[in-house]
Amino acid sequence: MEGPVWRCRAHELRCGGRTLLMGVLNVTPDSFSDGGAFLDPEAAVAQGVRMAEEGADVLDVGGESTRPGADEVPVDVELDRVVPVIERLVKEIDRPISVDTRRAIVARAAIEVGASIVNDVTAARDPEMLTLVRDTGAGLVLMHMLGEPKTMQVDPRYDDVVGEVRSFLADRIGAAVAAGVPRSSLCVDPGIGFGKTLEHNLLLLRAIGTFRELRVPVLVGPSRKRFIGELTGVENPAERLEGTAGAVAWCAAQGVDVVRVHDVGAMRRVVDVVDAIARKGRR
Ligand code: HH2
Repeated sequence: MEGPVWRCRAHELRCGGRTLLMGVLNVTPDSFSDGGAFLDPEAAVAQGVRMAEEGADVLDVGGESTRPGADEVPVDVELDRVVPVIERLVKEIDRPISVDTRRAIVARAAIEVGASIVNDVTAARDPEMLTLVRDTGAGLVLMHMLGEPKTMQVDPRYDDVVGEVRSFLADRIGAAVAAGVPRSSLCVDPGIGFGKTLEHNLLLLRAIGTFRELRVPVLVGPSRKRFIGELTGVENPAERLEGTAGAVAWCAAQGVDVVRVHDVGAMRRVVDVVDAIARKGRR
């Protein structure tokens, strides 16, 4: 199955042949499922290397939690967390590194030390973000979020969640292309859990195959999230492995190009099986 090629500076990610995995590396004290585990740069780099060995196609390094209710982190703190880790990982592994940030200033510093992708949960609200991506050739993930992390889970409402999220992403693709960003640098994400109830998340996942009509790679981040806890009764996010596997298998079978996961080794085994069944012409 041929899919789009996602161009991210020196890297070309071929989609379609198999489901790509983006490994989550949170250099934070307070992320919802692994807060504090990788705040130490040595531990973060070791985890990044481990995830690459386990089959991550991209590593996503973040220095600010965007869990529901989270406060903003000062910019210098975010920079201090992510830049040294990205700088070391770029030297140690040959996979593209993405920076999970909504600030162009952080994205710029990350790209300067070798990051190839900006994963922006605000779909480039920072006015500098699109020109930065255009000028550097970085890849860009445009994700849908309703409002801000602080308040997004306070009674989120939509008339038609799938239609509204899809047309938001189409508009952001349009804005990026109008700013001079090549379409081949873009990837879209419906933002599971970002201003969505359980029902909203299920509707989006059920319809995820239709997001491929946007003609850019589709990324989904279901890993360990609250909706999985709600469906399975598992309170501790770090213990939501099987529920995550269910969501990841569904995404792979629906043709999602990239899944963002914490448990790379386990999810590699899940998508290897689903891809063999669902996708022809595996690479
Ligand atoms: N989810 C989280 C963070 N970044 N980026 C994209 N593109 N899609 C997602 O679904 C997504 C994301 C939240 O997960 P995590 O990084 O584990 O938690 P926290 O925000 O608490 O650090």
